[in-house]
Amino acid sequence: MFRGKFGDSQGTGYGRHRIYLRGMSEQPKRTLVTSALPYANGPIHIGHIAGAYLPADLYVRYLRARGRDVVWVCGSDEHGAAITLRARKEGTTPRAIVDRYHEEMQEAFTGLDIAFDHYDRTSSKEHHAFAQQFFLDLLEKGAFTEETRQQFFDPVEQQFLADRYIQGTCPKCDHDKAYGDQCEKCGSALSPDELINPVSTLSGATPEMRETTLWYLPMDRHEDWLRSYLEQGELDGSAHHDPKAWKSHVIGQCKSWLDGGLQSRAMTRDLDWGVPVPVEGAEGKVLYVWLDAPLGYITATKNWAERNGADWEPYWKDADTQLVHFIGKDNIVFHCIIFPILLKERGGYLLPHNVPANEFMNLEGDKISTSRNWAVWAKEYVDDFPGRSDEMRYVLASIMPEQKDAEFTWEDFQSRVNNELADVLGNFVNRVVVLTSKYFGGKVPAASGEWTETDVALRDLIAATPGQVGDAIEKFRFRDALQHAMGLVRAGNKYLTEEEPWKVVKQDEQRTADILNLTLQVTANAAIVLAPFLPRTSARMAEAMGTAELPWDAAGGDLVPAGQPLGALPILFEKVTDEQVEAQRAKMGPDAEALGLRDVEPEKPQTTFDDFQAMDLRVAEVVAAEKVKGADKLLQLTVRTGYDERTVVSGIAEHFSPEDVVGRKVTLLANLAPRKIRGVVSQGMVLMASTEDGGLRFVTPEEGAEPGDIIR
Ligand code: B3M
Ligand code: ZN
Repeated sequence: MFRGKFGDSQGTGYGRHRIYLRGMSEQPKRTLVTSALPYANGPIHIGHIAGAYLPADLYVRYLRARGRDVVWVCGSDEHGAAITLRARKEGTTPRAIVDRYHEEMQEAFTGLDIAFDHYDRTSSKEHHAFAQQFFLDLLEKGAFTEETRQQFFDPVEQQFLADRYIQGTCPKCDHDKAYGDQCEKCGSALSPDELINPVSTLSGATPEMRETTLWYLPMDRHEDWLRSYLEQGELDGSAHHDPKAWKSHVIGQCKSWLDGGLQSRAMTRDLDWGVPVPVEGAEGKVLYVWLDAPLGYITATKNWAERNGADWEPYWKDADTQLVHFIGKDNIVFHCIIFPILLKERGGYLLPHNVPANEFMNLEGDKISTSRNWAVWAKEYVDDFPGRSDEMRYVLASIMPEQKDAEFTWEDFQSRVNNELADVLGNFVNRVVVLTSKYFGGKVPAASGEWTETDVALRDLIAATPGQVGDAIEKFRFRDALQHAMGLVRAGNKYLTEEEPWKVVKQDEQRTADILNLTLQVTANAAIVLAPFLPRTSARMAEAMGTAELPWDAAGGDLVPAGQPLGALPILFEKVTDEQVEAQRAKMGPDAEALGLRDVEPEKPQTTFDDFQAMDLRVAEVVAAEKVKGADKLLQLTVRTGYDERTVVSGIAEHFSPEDVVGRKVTLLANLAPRKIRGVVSQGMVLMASTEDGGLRFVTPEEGAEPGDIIR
């Protein structure tokens, strides 16, 4: 028989470990969480969400439920070539681009209940001022070297070309569209001068080399302390964090950067969009976007503090704060090497306590690609599945690419929602509530206190689950955490099915009360541990239990007292239909209609310029036409080429009568070998366009072209 209070522990996982923060007790006094500032150059997709936003949201919701002091900041990254390139492509200004996407991204986040404490933007005046001052401080401390080097310059656009403005062939894999900083095919980091046949993406011109003066960050100076910080978790000779708590792929990437030797990297760019370099004579230069963007975390914290009557400085400066950066794996070097160098050089700022970067999310067998529209756009999901953010959060948390790349498919989405959320969680809660109203008038029945072995096992699981979920979340193992939380629901569901209270009720009312009391406790506990993942569902579950408040620290034991009236229970989850899955799949890939694309014969194999040159195409004029006797399809045309007059037989009689064509200017393939057709020698061919509906149209030169003009 089970006696007394539930279980014993909600192990936080701290006690057993070495304490890594000087002078601190078990927990950090406060935590500052950041999520990568998304570029305001396009919409957010589920790969972004699963990478840097949902995990941070889960982490922060959990810490907050534990009553911890935590602030979570983010904002739009509104500088850099990604923005200016997009603006050029759309024929608009960078300002218009960032304004549009700053709004749109916020709607997407809100729709998925990604609830930052503060969402800022880097194009604000405050941020410019802060970043400029930070740059000046670094300059004064001697963090940079000023160097005049050769840089690519576009002779047509008359401007220097930042990395992303140069494309060429990758020296490593031959991919012909590698960028000046990276080959997206093989993933190699490149510098622009390594590209074979570089071209400017602005004008298509071959760039020239010109001298310019830039400020560089000599990163090699920092290799030694970075190594002990990253590999031993030590800073300035003392323990800073537990390096084993970092993900191995994150440490691995850092190590390989360090092993390859750090090079100096330009911290300014010759561009007109960004934070201007605040130095006299530096007109036309801005801060490198990867210098300014991470400082956006600080600006955002300051703005948060100002709006909330708080002090920002402890969050960035006090040793009892833990700084945690949530990012995708392509941002590791910037957060683990470059930003720490900048912070340390500036002095007085904390370095990250952990950088739990995620790997990539693939989609239906392929990489997510914005340009190919191979993506599930967060905002479209929110529009297509209104009020169903929990479903997407659940699926993304279940498959989160924590240790390796993962894959989202709509079929998997459907099966997780239908089989796990609807059939297990939804069905369990529904049965518990329905049976309680049926047998006990909708009030929590009192338990006898006499527990069977099966009951005790379930009560033990109730006691253990909050600790297991919390422990996994604190270790950034969100998939495990969700499995522990759902494990409680599954166990409750199985228990209910096996205990069959609908049969027991006929003989033993007290036993029925015990079973339902226990499953009600499971439901209330599940509402707590699922809350970070499924905030909406959790709130509905709490309401159904007749309690508005279910604090985390009460979890692990009895939460709903006997006699408490239950509240209303809406249907928690609707099933995802095959039609919905089909409709979502059909949206992916190039949007043929929107692009005005048509379904046509595939292109012929490549030809050469020489082959093209061999053809003599001329403007000609039809001066006479008649039907070819005995042939329905053929017209015999007399055409003037300017240098002769000749006969051409053309298969257009079903579309044009002789009167339609006389006087027309046409395109003539003049040097086609003569051919006898129905007894008439045809000297050349009149070019026609065949239309989608099976019709024919003349290829007519523009007004002013005269017979004999060469077409080339
Ligand atoms: N905007 C890159 C990205 O979205 C960049 C992150 C900045 S975090 C300071 O992948
Ligand atoms: Zn490559």
